[in-house]
Amino acid sequence: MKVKEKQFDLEYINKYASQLTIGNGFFGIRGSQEEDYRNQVRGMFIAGVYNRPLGTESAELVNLPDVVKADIKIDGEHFSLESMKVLTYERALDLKTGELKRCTVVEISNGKKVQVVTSRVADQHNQQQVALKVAITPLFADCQIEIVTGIDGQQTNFGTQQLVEKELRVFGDDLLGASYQTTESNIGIGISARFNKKGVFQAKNRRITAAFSEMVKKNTTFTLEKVVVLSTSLQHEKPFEQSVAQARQSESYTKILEQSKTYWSNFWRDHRVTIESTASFDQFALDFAAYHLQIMTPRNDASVSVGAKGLTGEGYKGHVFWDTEIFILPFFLYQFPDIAKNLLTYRYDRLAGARQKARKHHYQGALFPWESASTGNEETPKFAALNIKTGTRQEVASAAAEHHIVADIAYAVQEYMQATDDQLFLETKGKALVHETAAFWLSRAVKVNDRLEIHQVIGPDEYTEYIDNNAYTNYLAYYNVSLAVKYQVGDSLFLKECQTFLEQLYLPKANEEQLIPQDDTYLSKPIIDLSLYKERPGSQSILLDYARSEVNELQVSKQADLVMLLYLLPTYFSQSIVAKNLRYYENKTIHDSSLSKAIHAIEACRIQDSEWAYQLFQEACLIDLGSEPHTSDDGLHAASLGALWMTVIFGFAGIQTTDGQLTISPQLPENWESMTFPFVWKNHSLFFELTKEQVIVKKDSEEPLPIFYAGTQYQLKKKLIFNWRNESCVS
Ligand code: IFM
Repeated sequence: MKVKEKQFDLEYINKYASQLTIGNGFFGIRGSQEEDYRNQVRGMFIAGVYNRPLGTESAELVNLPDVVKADIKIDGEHFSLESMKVLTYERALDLKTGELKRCTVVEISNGKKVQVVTSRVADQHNQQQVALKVAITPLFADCQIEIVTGIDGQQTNFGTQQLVEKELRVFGDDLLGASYQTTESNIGIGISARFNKKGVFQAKNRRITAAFSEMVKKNTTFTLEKVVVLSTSLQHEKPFEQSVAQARQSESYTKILEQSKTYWSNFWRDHRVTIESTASFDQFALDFAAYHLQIMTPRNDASVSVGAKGLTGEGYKGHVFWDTEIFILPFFLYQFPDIAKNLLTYRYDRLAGARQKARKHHYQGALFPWESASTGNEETPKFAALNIKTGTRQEVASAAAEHHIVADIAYAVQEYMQATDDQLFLETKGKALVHETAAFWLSRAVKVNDRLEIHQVIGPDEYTEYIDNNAYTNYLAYYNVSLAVKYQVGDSLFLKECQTFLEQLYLPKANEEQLIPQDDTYLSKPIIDLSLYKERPGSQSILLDYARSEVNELQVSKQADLVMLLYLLPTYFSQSIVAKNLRYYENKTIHDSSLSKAIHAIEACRIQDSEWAYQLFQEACLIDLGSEPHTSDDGLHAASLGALWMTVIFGFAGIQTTDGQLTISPQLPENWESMTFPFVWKNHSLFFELTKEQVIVKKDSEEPLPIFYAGTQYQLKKKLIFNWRNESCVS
């Protein structure tokens, strides 16, 4: 269970930095090398620490002062994997322990050989702490070792300075600290570092450092340990003082590592999806996804959510999209329902901003921002990258028209309710979310002759802008309003309006070829050969050949759109409609968004094309783990990691939870012998074991729980065994 980097290559330095992130839901620290390299982007992020730099319209997740950097000199020569002769090299993130460790032997210019081992681990017990270690062993001759490390306030978000330095201090001879404040959001940040040795301190140019120097005998090891404590005014009144006080009592590297090992061993024991298969990469990709989902998501804090890159990089400025409710939340809902509740509470607490956005655009109810940060206001940048030839900027239309996020949030509320029956949440937050979102759709629809239509939207497919009656949006809006009726939210007049909306809203139906139009005009647009672009998914290479406005006029989808609808509302469409539309739209979809392939894979399972599903799943695994350089430089694709888990559970295991009924209908890939996974459903912890012959479901209590298999309802007490071949069941 290791994510390994076998050789050092500058081309991959930032991709590995994302992959090798350590963290604990409170903070994330990119897996950057300790020493500096050209173009290396370091990164340390604390969930919820956003700032809106002067002159910009969107808040950014602040890239905090660096604590990882260590300048190492051996006999006066700078340690560098570029300039030194590297004899051995391996860097690995051990998912079993949470430790990132690099082990290398280098030969310096005077011929001496030295082993340099650096490691770091996030504290899983005290989430404010991270432990770092540098251990240097001269192999055949004594060496002079010097290390300079500390807290580096020169760190920026791609050049944008987010922090004012308030205080730099040293305490005794083994502790230093720095205090900062974000320039606009006024969040106080305290960072302290305590060493296991006495250092010589210096503060200069927004850096505070400790220097350590020692003549080290051959075959003995010089070990420097550093424990860093991170504190913010979001949690503590005096973050600097709190970080210093805690650093004074910090534990050793070994203790923090032990705690991390215990945490991860419990996590894997209770939450691992296991696959017995000839393809070990499948298991690895799932472990990778689970590890990252776990460290990017706040464990017990409803004031923050998960950005599109988690805490692994600066991409998308740390903003929260529909990715969270639709792609990330399921992993938690069916394993840690309280975390799913927190993610929904984050939206509930931002209803004011959503209402304000709705009013600004003359709608009722709540129009959630397409991109969200801390305030609940719209954070989507107005413009995308500058076209340096024309000097013009392409406007980002999502904030103005990608309104499906409203229904996506309501959908997630219902997913939560079905899985938990949490009446307290429903009464205190769920109903308000359903009411306000439904009210938005009532005001968003327009009357055309005798029916209601939804115009000028962008569906999930962001290559098709400002279209009318996007099927995904219309159906999800319908579902959203039907929830308002189900839960009887609002007064009788509102409920009457909801009924009328449900009766009159136009829901695009399948045409004579069984195709549901993605929107009013999609199917009448020209079709082009996409094979070249489909070979490089995620690269948006079509935009090198066509202007965006031209792509808009073609049957080209960036990502799952109509297929996304089939996935979210499975009972609305027959198997033959799913089959027909999946094949049609897959052919028109480039998968230029990472949110796409896995959804197609799930739908391929539903039409029992497990070979195709498996191929799509494997391709989805490569989104962050493929061999192309630079694809994840600015962070991992959080939604795609969530979607890998979803593919295995909702696709291959065939779990469905629609209408509050738990159904299983597995579809294991040819080369998977078996799989097991935990699943929390209606406050019961279930455990599934799937083989080619049977499905075994276990639970702890005797209390009967309905579960559907092959169209029949069974009562699960402690154990049920379904036999695939003859569709029989034994309990
Ligand atoms: O939310 C997605 C969107 O669907 C496609 N572009 C990237 C966003 C963030 O992942």
